[in-house]
Amino acid sequence: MRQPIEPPSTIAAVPAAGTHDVCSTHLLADLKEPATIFMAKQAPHAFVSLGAPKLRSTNIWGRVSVSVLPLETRHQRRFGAVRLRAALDLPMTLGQWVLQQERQHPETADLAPLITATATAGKQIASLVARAGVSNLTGLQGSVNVQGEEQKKLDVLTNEVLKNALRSTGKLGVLASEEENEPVSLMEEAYTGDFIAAFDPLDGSSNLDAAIATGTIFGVMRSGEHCLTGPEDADISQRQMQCLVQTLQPGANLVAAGYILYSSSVIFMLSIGHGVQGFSLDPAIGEFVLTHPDVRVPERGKIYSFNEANSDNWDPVLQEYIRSMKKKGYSSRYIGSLVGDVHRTLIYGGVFGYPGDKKNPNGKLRLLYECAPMAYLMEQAGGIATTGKQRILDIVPRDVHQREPFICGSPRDVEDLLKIYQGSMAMRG
Ligand code: FBP
Repeated sequence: MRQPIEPPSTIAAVPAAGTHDVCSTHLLADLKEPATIFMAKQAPHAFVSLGAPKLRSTNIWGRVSVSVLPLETRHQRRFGAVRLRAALDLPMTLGQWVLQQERQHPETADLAPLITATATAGKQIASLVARAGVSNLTGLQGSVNVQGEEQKKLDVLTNEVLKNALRSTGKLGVLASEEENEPVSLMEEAYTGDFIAAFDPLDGSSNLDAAIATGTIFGVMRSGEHCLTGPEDADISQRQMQCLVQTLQPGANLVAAGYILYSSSVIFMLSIGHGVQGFSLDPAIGEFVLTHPDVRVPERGKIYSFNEANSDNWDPVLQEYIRSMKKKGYSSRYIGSLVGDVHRTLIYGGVFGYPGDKKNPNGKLRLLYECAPMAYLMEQAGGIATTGKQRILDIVPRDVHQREPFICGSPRDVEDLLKIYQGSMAMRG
């Protein structure tokens, strides 16, 4: 007689057919009737031995889909066994998603190295941020960037981390960063150079020493033929200039953009032109896994997010708009960290803004590596991003560090503001 199959050491029980979010203790509690399941070695299927309701637990976690299989043996039929197949639906990793996108959208295939390089840099930066206090990485570097801002130690370090990760792909002709005075030409080292990247390596770094959310923001554009060097290019300076100028493209030319939020969890929010996906860094496996598929900003929210300390200097339209939101019972939230405030707005809805005012007519946020990438994400998620008078993605930059008023969020909420602006402009005729 055939020896019964010895179940492997780690086994678990699975409840009735259907889809279940499981963890080992939960499984055991649910087992009602005896069942027999055969486990295929290569896949994380679960075992239930015949007639024994209580079984040894195993550290299974995640989503299990269970299907009922026909009984095979007379023995099973006689004992009223149930054959179930349990497949553990592991969440998709970023790497798997990129491969899937290459199949579904072949035109995005050449973006893959840049996305995975950004993710790797994001993991490194997440670890630097998390350990800033214990590794003496808080505080100032003692230098200022071209905008006259005192650089944090981590501003400089994270800039190097991201720069090295992106340039190692060989895909970039030029990169521009909040921490670089001028765009950096990579033409001589690039082997394709088909892209230009603009990024803010650690946005909101002024919040870092207080352990408040910070983030990395990036945008990618195609560079065109100017950034490709050939052996005949004796003097490439002319081409370098043409390539550097390519950095000043409107956000509408972005082919990928996103941010990595360093907060209670590390979340990589990304778009390559087909909607917005969110990946959470799973510290247990060191991988970004898909946790926020096809993000859509709610049509309308219940939160407004502005630094109201500046409200006396705002234009009357914006003052009226915020008053109307207060009347409608909207709540106020403001972290003072762009990535944190935009992430909350994407998930919960409402409006975030850093408008121009009497003191700073162009506001504070930089168009190329703050406003445009965030506007691209917001629009891909069904939201709106505007200066109040112009669509952010239509603005052609004149300067790498140019600032623009920035307001974004739920379409219905932002439209309310645009209507008031249009109304006031019509009145002024
Ligand atoms: P950087 O740290 O990259 O310069 O970012 C600027 C920033 O901190 C944004 O993250 C944030 O939205 C804004 O400034 C907050 O400004 P304020 O303190 O004036 O409200």
